[in-house]
Amino acid sequence: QDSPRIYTREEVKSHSSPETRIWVTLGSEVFDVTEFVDLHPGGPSKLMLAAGGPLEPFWALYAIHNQSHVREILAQYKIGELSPEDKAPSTLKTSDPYADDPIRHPALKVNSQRPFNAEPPPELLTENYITPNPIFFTRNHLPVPNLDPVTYRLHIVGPPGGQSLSLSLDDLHQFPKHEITATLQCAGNRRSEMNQIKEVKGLEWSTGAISTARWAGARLCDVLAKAGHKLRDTEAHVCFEGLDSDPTGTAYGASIPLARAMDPEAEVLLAYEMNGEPLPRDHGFPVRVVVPGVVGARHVKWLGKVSVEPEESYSHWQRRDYKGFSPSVDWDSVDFDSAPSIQELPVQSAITEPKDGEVVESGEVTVKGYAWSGGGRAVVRVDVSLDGGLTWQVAELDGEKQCPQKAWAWRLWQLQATVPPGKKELNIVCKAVDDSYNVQPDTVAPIWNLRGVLSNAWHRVHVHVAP
Ligand code: HEM
Ligand code: MTE
Ligand code: MO
Repeated sequence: QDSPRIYTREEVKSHSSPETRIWVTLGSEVFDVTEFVDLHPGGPSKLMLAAGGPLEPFWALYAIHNQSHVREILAQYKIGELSPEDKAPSTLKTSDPYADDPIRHPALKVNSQRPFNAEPPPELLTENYITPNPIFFTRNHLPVPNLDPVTYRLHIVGPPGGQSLSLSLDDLHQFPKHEITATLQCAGNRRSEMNQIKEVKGLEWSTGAISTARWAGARLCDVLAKAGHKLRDTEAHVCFEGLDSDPTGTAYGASIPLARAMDPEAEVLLAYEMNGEPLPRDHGFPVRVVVPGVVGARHVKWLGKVSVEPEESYSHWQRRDYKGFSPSVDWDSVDFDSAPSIQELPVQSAITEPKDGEVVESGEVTVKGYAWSGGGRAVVRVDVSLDGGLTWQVAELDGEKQCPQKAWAWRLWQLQATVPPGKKELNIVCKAVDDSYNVQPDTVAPIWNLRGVLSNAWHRVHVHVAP
């Protein structure tokens, strides 16, 4: 028997398109699956996510592949083995402040490697109501701190006459455990659409800077009460500091109004669990703030300190970022003190399937997406158009029904629609309505702002119809 052909990871990586053929690895084996792509029961686009790399991270998400008949199919396409030095992932250099960052899921579309910012591809995002931890979008401003759960302490600054607390992870577990399903969205979600109008400053997020998890932890109001805080001053703010910091020692920080923090119905959490597991490092291990209905920037990760202050946090990210402005304001004229910090987000929706530029079958088309609104406002309807907004159909809402005033999580939606005979292309549009009857603006230009935040215009996808 011939000895197997040996390939490097680099070589495998260069085979990730139909032109170069499509290779994947499983363990130390290399496969050329080009001929199988169109036969894949899970669809060609899913398989292509693994093109040029290992199957394991994807198959960990889709355990359906842990069956012998799946392995038998794959075995038919074996072309060789990985070279011995490539079987283990390469070691990282230590001089790099990001060298200690965790390993990430390869399906994530990386917008910036250092600091790490990445979103799941749209067709994975709406596959599950609860976003699996490995593909939950990640927005870091700094290197990920590596915190020891045993020595970790959370400092709660007490009021005058009250007591400051230094809480271990065990101490935090002594408070009643509270669990909620909440969607987290970055203010910059869909920024790339604003960038197409006129350049904005910021990461090029597509529609994936949003995800949903089941969070568990202590309620912030219980912890603040233990330290002796009361809602004396309704103008006060709760300031959070992260344990991630830049080379000058400046930590990530943000704040929310004390009134929201003290309201048990607002369900603000000091979360230590995400989807039934300890928080992953990228999402704030061991403790992060979760502020349902509020912009992602206030959900401070790797939480180190909580204090009650007469004013908002002095952090750059509270005062000099994450604010909205008129389209007329540019970097020469902007006055950050003139605008309020973003807290509750406006109503949002986007199409995740089909994708822009895709070719769809004639006959029937399935349109899928997500819809969410801030402040606990429930999504009551999603309208979908196939003709650029001339005529509309109402989509079916899936996912957990939400409590009034406490609709913290998104609804997924879908519409099965007839493709009008003879149509060569479709301009698919979606727009959501929340229970205050807030609607999305029809175009991006009037809401353009220099930072590219709050991008929530009707989402549009252009597709071709197969002849
Ligand atoms: C289903 C093979 C890669 C996602 C399946 C099934 C097979 C298969 C045989 C049907 C299993 C059954 O119903 O018993 C393969 C092979 C792959 C591959 C040989 C690599 C060469 C991937 C990747 C993903 C994926 C990378 C995700 C990113 C799925 C999904 C289904 C599926 C979601 C379920 C479809 C459904 O029934 O709803 N795959 N797969 N597959 N696969 Fe894969
Ligand atoms: N907390 C700390 N300590 N450092 C950060 O960089 N980024 C914020 C917020 N909390 C950030 C942080 C921003 S802008 C967002 S959108 C969310 O975390 C993203 O959370 P995720 O990475 O878990 O999706
Ligand atoms: Mo964000």
